[in-house]
Formats: sequence, C-alpha cells, structure tokens
Amino acid sequence: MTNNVQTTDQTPEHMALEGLKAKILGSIGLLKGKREVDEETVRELTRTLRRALLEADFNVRQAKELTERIERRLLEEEARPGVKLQTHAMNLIYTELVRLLGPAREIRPHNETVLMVGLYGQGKTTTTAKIAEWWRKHHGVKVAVIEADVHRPGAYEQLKQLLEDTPVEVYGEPNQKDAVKIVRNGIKAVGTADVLIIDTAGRDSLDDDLREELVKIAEIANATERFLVIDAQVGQAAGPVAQTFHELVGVTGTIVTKLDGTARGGGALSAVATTGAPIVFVGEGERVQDLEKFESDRFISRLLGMGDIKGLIDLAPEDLDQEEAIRLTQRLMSGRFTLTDMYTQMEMMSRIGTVDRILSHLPDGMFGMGSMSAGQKKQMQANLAKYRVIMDSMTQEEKDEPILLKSQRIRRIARGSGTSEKDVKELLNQWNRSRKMMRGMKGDRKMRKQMQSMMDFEDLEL
Ligand SMILES: Nc1nc2c(ncn2[C@@H]2O[C@H](COP(=O)(O)OP(=O)(O)OP(=O)(O)O)[C@@H](O)[C@H]2O)c(=O)[nH]1
Ligand SMILES: [Mg+2]
Repeated sequence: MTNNVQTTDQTPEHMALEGLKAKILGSIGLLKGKREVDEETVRELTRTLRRALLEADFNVRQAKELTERIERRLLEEEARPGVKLQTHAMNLIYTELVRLLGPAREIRPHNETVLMVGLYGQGKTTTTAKIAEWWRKHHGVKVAVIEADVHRPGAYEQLKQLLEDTPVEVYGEPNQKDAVKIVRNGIKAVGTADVLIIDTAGRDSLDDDLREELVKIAEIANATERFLVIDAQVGQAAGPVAQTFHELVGVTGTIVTKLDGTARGGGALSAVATTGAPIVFVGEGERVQDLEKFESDRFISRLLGMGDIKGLIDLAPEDLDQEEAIRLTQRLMSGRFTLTDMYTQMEMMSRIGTVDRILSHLPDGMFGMGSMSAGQKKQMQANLAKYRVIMDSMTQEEKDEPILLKSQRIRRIARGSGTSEKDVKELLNQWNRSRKMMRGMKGDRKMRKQMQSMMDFEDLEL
C-alpha cells in the first residue's frame, strides 16, 4: 500500500528528514505481523532507530538515552487491546520524542529585552515583528523593536512595514553604520516599553566581524532572552550553527521558521539538542500573524508525518479512544453519518480533558464546535445522557437512517423512552446540523488530506 507522504521538492536537507522518518518507520517495520514483542526484535529495532537518530544529527548521548527508554518501554508495556504492535511502537517513539523536546516554555513578556540572532535569511526580521505583535496582542503589553541590522539594505524599512498596522514602536537609524550605537540610542528612545526586541544582522556563516558586533550588542542590551532563529529547512547544519551562536550569546530560546513550507523541521531537533534552549515559537508564513506558540506534540507528529489529528489522538489516550476515533473518521470519509456516529462523536468530545488544547489541533469544526466552555461541556454531557435513552428506543434501522423518522415513529420513541416528542426532534435536529457540517468537511481538501494521512498511518504496510 502506498504511504501518503506528500511529495515535496527534494532539497538535500529535506531528504535527510524524510530519511529519518523512513528509517523510523523501517525500524518499526521489524514488528510487522508479530503478535508479541521478543527481545531480539526489540533490540534490533532500537539499534536501527539509534543509527537513524545519529544520522539525523542527534548527539550520541541523546540518541542513546532515547533508544534505551524506548527499548525498556517496548519490553515492559503491553499494547492496548486491538492496537497493532507497530502502532504501539510508533506511539512510544512519538511520546519519547515529544518528551525530548520538552514542554512548551511559557514566557511572561514583562521587563524583557530580547535579542534575535541567526544566520542570513532565516527569518529574523520577520519573526521580530511577529513576536512583537504577538506579545502586544496576547499580553496587552507595550512592545518596541530596534532594528540593529546595519548590513542588510532596507532592513529598517522592512521591519517598519511589517509593523505598520500595529501600535508597536519601531526604532532604527537607516544611515547609521554602527549597530552598537543604534542599540544604545534605541534603548534610550524606546527602552521604557515593557518588552524590547532587537533584530540583528545575519551572514552566510558567522564571521569575526559579526561575532564581535553581536557580543557587543548583547553586552549593551543586557538581553534577558537570546532567541536563535532557524529556518526549518536547515536540517543537518542546524546543530553546529546553534552551537556557535550558543557559545557567543548563550541561546535561551529557539524559533523555527518556515514550517509552512516543505520542510518538517528536523534540523530544529538538533539545534534544541545542542543548546538545550526549547523552541518557543514557530513561524508558519510570511505575514506578521503567521506565528504559533510551539507545541512539541504537534511538531513531532509533523516530523513523523502523522498529521495533526493523529498527534491529537496519541496525546490523550485515556480521554479519547484511538480505535474508535479512527473508525469514526473512516465512516465520515465514506460519507455516511448515522445517529450512532453522531453519538460517538459527541461522546469523544465530551470526554476530552483539555478541550482548548485539543481544539487548537483540529481543523475548524472537526467536532462541530469552535470552542467549548466548561458550561457547554456539561450541557453536552447532559444531552448525551438524554440522547442515549432516546436512541435505546430506536431500531437499528432508525439509528442508521434517521431520515425515516416521521411523526408517528417520533411519538412511539418518545413514549418508549419516557421523553417528549420535542426531545426526540431536538436529537434529530442536532443530527441534521452535524451531518451538514460533516458534508462540508468532506469537501474540504485540507481536512480530507489530514483524515487520509491519519488512516494511512494506521494501516501502514511497512
Ligand atoms: N513562508 C515563510 N516565509 C518566511 C517565514 N519567515 C520568514 N519568511 C520569509 O523569509 C525571507 C527572509 O526573512 P527575513 O525576516 O528577512 O530574514 P532575516 O533573517 O531577517 O534575513 P537577513 O536580515 O537578510 O539576514 C522573507 O522573504 C520572509 O518573508 C515563515 O515562517 N514562512
Ligand atoms: Mg533581517
């Protein structure tokens, strides 16, 4: 069976990432057709995995620790009933990779001075604007930026333009050749803002001049955060680059840009592995608003080509039954949507613990709601109880084809379930609304793709 990896332009870096993914899948393939794990296979699997990680620029210690944990868990933990060994192994690897990247780092933007560093063209200037606007908008703080790149022509104009529709103050001196002076003047001019972000120049590689300039700026700015900006496509080179900047300014956070492109961001893994500085934000487009807070789970599922929905399902195994979710998705894809499907869908939704978090992973409307308050969740659980009772009074045929339900049957069902006709109609209305929404989703190409990749993964022939 074909695996639904979207074909992309094959830059060497991207190939490296595809390579990692293929090798991880390959190592899992050793479990194919097996009903139980045996030590020999697990050992072979982890050996293959370790080799793959090393080739993808993980450092030796990290690769060793990671594979040892996976080996131990494979031997000790049983797959849940009905879950294939291969899927089980994939889930373990996924969780361990997420653990490696660590939880998101929460930064309260207050009294911060942030220095943006990175090589040429990685997205420093764009990200400077993005973060400024993000913090202003989400935290209601006063943010100012200083353009300290004296090498790229028009850098000040670029930053000013990016932020022109925002109240963020932009400081720059387009004709000044001394970056250190700009920073000094800038701090005097706009330093009263809650947050100050300083954009710096980039080069192909770090030469002595730039090193000196950066160190001086860092000294004068006395920056509380030093963010390294890395293009997701950098791949293998990210580790050494990160190392250099880290020695220079002490990197405290990583920003991965251009994740909207073809790359899957594996380079960022090695950067984070090298500096230990967690990813704070990811850039997903050229516009100022194309910024997202980083979530390791999402990132890894992307790296492994699992698709966001799959990542979501692995995330909350207690809350959400994976098999059930996959079955439901398959049915939705087939275009059929019965009352039982709707019930399952609502039930899954109401069981999800951290609704907000999960909704942020989902394409709009996946489960029929934009976001749900605690009150709405309670309401839904109450509705579910009522629907259960009503549906118990229906025949299988009625549940499969609710369209059959005309007034006489509605009366019968209401009586049989001890509810009112109004209650039964309400259930049918709910079904109608959900069904229409599902139809809309079926036409949505992005959604289809995500569902497809989720199912492909489940049935992956390795
Ligand atoms: N698609 C996409 N493009 C991005 C993203 N971030 C930046 N870019 C684009 O990448 C190019 C370089 O971005 P800049 O912000 O100028 O990069 P820089 O690091 O400041 O570059 P120099 O100042 O020349 O070193 C621009 O065309 C940006 O629009 C992103 O997240 N997604
Ligand atoms: Mg720039």
